[in-house]
Amino acid sequence: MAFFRGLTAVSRLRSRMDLKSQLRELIPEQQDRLKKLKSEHGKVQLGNITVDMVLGGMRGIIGMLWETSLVDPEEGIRFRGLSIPECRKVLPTAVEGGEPLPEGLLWLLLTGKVPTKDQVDALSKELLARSTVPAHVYKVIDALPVTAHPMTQFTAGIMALQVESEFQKAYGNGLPKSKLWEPTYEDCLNLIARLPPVASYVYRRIFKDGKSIEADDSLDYAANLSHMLGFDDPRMLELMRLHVTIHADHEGGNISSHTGHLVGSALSDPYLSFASSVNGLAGPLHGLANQEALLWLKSIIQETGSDVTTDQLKDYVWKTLKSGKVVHGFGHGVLRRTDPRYLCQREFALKYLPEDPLFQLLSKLYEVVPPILTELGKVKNPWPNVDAHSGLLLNHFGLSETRYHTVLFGVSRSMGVGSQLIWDRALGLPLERPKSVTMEWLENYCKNKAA
Ligand code: HAX
Repeated sequence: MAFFRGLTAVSRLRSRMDLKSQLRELIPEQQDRLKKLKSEHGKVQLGNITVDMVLGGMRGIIGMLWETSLVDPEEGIRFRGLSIPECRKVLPTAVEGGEPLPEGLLWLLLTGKVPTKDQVDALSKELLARSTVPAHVYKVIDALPVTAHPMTQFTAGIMALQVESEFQKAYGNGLPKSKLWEPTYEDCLNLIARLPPVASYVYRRIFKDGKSIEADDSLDYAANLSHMLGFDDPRMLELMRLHVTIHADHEGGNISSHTGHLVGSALSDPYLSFASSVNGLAGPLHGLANQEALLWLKSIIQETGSDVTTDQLKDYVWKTLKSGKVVHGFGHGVLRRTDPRYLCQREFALKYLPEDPLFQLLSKLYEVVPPILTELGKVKNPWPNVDAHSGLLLNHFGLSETRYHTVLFGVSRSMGVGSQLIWDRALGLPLERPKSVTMEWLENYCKNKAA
């Protein structure tokens, strides 16, 4: 007994001395310090920003140039001045009255001009011609366990594509700064072109028979992505065109866009920059929210059946919140109304799958979730975002492997991040290097200011 008591005393002593134990002791007091700083000095001005903004994830600070798109909190995204409904009207389509071709959006993002159908068709062909993926890329993906998350396998593929970077070569050969946009352009178009075969390889490796499907040279970019995944239903091709278009860009401050731009500002090449974007996208508060949102919808049906009542739904939402989770697919860092990317997907669902049980469930949740989030008293935007809707549409046409959905967001985002990277280099934008401060610095600043 005495021996065991001795052992406990030794481990207690060790636990007080080891690094993690030290941290465990320190963290609560530093958390209290941060709370105090926020509550006592949150409104203190530091130039034209406040302590709250420094501590609150830089929310609302204008600090970056992003030419390709702009988000208005009430109205949502505009791509080079065009809203989503306007893009759906003016961008060329594959089907009359159908969804825009993402190549048209890429053209718009890069030039600020709406392309003709001929220009878009030529760009589709150019992307297809650039889409050959070197064999080593697939070997790199194959080196990962098949159980690795699809986003991990996708990023590994992007990193493996990097060995063909034209930018890295040109920089090494001393290309002047004013010309760096040209190899950036080459890399970005090659990267955009090669993502569909890499993404579909990951899908078929994990969820299907592992056999790749060749691109069809009669198809456009998004349709080919769907085809290579193994889905040829014309409605799914239309869905993929819409999906890629609306996920392509969302101004510069969101995590995937910002990381790509930040890493690119060190003159890391577009592959390195975009791999960082994809890693940011893989976070559940950002792109992975589409996976989480669909899993949540499916869990509701599993628990309550599809004839769920409003009261059961309210209980389920409260249960989710009380367990410490967020309601994925709702809320936003900038938007203060329903995301127009949600609304256009809803329109698509009303047209093609109005009876889908998951769609009907989401429509009910549109009534139930916002009042509950508002009741919490801290949520700035209780309305749904893009990620609430995208998964159930893919699921309807057979792409039911929820864990894969963020990869398709990633393919789409290459168009926005790539377009801005080209402009970053064309405009010679500088290294990004905001200033950070410590809690002690802020405390002293606020004390001196008060004095
Ligand atoms: N469910 C529960 N709580 C929520 C919430 C939600 N949907 N949205 C916000 N909140 C909470 C926040 O967690 C925060 O709580 P604490 O103060 O306790 O930390 C509080 O409300 C204030 O947050 P906010 O100012 O309204 O929102 P943020 O700018 O901090 O965060 C998020 C924006 C999108 C991350 C947030 O709304 C959220 O977590 N939503 C669910 C995840 C999601 O759908 N993410 C995808 C967003 C769109 C996107 O990037 N797509 O890729």
